[in-house]
Amino acid sequence: MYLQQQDQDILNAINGEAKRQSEGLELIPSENYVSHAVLEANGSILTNKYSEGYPGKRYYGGQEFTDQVERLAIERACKLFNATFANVQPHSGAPANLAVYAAFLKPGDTVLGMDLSHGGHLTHGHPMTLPAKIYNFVTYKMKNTETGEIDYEELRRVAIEKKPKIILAGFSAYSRTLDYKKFVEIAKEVGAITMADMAHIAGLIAAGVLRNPFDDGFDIITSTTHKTLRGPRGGLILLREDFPNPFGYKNAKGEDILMSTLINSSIFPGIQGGPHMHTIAAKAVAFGEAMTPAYKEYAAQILKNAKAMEAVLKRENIRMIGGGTDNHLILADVFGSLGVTGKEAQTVLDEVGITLNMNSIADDTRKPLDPSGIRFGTPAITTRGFKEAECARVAELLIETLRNKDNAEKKAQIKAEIKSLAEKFPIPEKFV
Ligand code: DSN
Repeated sequence: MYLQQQDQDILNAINGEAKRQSEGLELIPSENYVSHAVLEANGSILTNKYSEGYPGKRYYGGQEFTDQVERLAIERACKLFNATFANVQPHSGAPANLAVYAAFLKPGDTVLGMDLSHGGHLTHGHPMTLPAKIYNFVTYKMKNTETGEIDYEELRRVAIEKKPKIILAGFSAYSRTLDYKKFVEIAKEVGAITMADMAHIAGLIAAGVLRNPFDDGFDIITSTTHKTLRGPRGGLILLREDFPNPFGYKNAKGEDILMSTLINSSIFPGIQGGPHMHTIAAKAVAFGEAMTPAYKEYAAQILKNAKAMEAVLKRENIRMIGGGTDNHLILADVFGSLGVTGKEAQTVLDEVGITLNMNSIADDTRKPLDPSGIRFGTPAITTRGFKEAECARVAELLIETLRNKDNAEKKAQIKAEIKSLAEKFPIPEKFV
């Protein structure tokens, strides 16, 4: 209403994006649709407030209601993930990870994480990132790219040799289950702490349909809140249990500083200023939604839907890295299977209304800007209400599009089918 009068240009772009989101199918596995309750909190007047510090210990006045909001978000996050401590202030996943590194490491200290080319994330040590310029990242990989099995012997060997302070489990393009117990055993052997970056699968863990790394003894979880968790764009840091840090950082009284204290001061004032209280309120709303039985059903359906897509790819002889999926995503070698590059696939699928992303595959011989693979998943279409039958059909349409990438008539037919599927399943406004 106000934008209409004040800023037609921005309103037009927002309306264009709304139309794109509603007419197309969103298969980027890190995206989702939030409820209008989450949108309302995120767009609220809490954006006007500065609240540096933490509930009860702020640097500015007027915090009666912001304290309520942040306390609720913390309480709900802890309940949802079986954690005893939560910092809900990270602006997103990258600052959450940086804050954990900065809390515990000195420049030059070592982190052992999953190789980016085998599914890890940029923030786990890509040479162009700030953390990689400050800390020493060493990596582990899959032992077998056809099954996705991690090379735990190599992980242990590197851990013993390089003595990392943090062993990091987590990924953005890996479709199998990690053996968290093995990570914990190896970390204990070398005196490292364990950190799980669960950004992609946080919602599946919260719902109990995937294993919680805390149940196997992980120390720290970092996450974003906007992927399977279906909240606003933001980050989160959790501790299973608080304990005095094992790295010898002392307070003024000469006592070992608690892990929670190091994390809190690493976020503020370490790397962030004022928290985004409107986003924290929206996180609290999303955490509330994730506690409902309906959300558990949603999370279980994400997995069933991914399996339905996997079955079609198997039937059509499309190679999947890891041989298939145990979670919400699939990484397919479209260059090896169909002779279509990841970039070509992304472009032609965009044309018919299927949005996904090109992605490097393990040991890719092609460059990251025109890789061999595509990555796609089911969180957003499951939010729309898609079940196995519709997901299988989407997988068929995806493959059909790639097989007919130069056939304009065929692509027009597919586009029409995608649009009518999307119309049949409008984006919901509420989940509870
Ligand atoms: N960009 C996110 C993803 O798509 O996996 C991770 O940061």
